Amino acid sequence: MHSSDIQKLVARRQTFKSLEAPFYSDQDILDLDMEVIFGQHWIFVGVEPELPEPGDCITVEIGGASILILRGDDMGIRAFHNVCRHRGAKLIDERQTTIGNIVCRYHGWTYNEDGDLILAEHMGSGFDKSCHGLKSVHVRSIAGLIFICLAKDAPADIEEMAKVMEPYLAPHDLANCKVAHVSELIEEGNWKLTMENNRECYHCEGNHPQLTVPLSEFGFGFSPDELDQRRSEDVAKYTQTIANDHARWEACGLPSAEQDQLSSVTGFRTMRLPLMREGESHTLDTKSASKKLLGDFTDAKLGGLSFWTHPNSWHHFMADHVVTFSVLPLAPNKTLVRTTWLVHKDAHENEDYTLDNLTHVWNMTNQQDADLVRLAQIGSEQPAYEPGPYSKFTEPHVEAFCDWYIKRLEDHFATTKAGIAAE
Ligand code: 3BY
Ligand code: FES
Ligand code: FE
Repeated sequence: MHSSDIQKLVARRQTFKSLEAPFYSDQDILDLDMEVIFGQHWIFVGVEPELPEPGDCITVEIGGASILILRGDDMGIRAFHNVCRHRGAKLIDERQTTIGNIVCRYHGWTYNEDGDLILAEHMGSGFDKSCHGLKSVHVRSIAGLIFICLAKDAPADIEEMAKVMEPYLAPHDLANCKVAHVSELIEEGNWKLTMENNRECYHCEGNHPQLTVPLSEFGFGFSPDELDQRRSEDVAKYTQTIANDHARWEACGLPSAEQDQLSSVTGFRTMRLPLMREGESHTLDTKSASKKLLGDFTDAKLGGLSFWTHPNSWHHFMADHVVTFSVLPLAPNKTLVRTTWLVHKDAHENEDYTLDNLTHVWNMTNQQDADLVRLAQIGSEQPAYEPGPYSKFTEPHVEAFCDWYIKRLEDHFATTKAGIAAE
């Protein structure tokens, strides 16, 4: 699809309606998404416990770009394009490994942890190694959640997100967690359908029998008249529970109130919500999955702190474990959802937790969501498809996501037009 046609689609997007079909299927729009959204914004790619020691390294593929993320001797995290500056061989081929220097397997060019080229044989005395260091990538850890940005100038408002989020996340002490399990699910749908699906719980009651055990139905969002029909004392009770829990959690140093900055360039939202029954965790019995609580927690009943970011992540922090989700486009109709479960680093599998109990609710929920995304993708490709209306009550955050996305494309077209005009 030609750029001017994409611009027309962007310009005529109707608020509170799903996007037009090409946004979910067109290769040129995906290429634009990779350039403008994934190439210019802060992308959630992993967690610090994946690289706990100096020399530990992970790689991530964002569209055509392979990035390596490395922990240095000073315990700082660096990120580089995973491409040798000699003839371009990919440097690290594994998702996760431990290295000394970064040594290219092809002809042995060797880089230190700062990406400086320190060894290149047979290049002669006139060869300037200092011009051939690895290309660096912006990286920022927020309380152990690793975000990278491929742009030359990364959006500065990540600092605002860090300032707001660190007090919410820090008590869960992600640095002292270990990865208990990772799942990689390939959804047969466009990445925006994956994100839209995540931004609402309209579909939860009908599709997530496991997730709806710990989640309260009142968190799903009802219209005022529907709320009138529900037992009004139940609604009042839930509102009171949130108020009481927030007061109790805030008093022990756990910020809990909703923060909504979904219209920022580095857009995000957070909130701590009570969970049902035992109120401890995203498990089938709603009790902690791991006996070793995180950080300094002594109380397991801390509900679930959710953190959602544009364009590609969401996270649930509980007293006993953390689940993080990273969404990466693979093709117009294929999306990788990488889910990582973390528990306290001293928790022992089969003594303090079992993987089955820890991962069950979200494994099931992910499968159910993948199936819904598949159906949404198929439907969006049908001749009968036209953008349909979002509910103001249960889908405001789907709208917030689409609105954010469309604004990013608008900004892109405005700056490229200004750029062309100035030439
Ligand atoms: O994980 C989430 O944040 C949302 C809310 C519940 C359903 N959905 C997957
Ligand atoms: Fe890396 Fe030749 S391509 S050393
Ligand atoms: Fe879902």
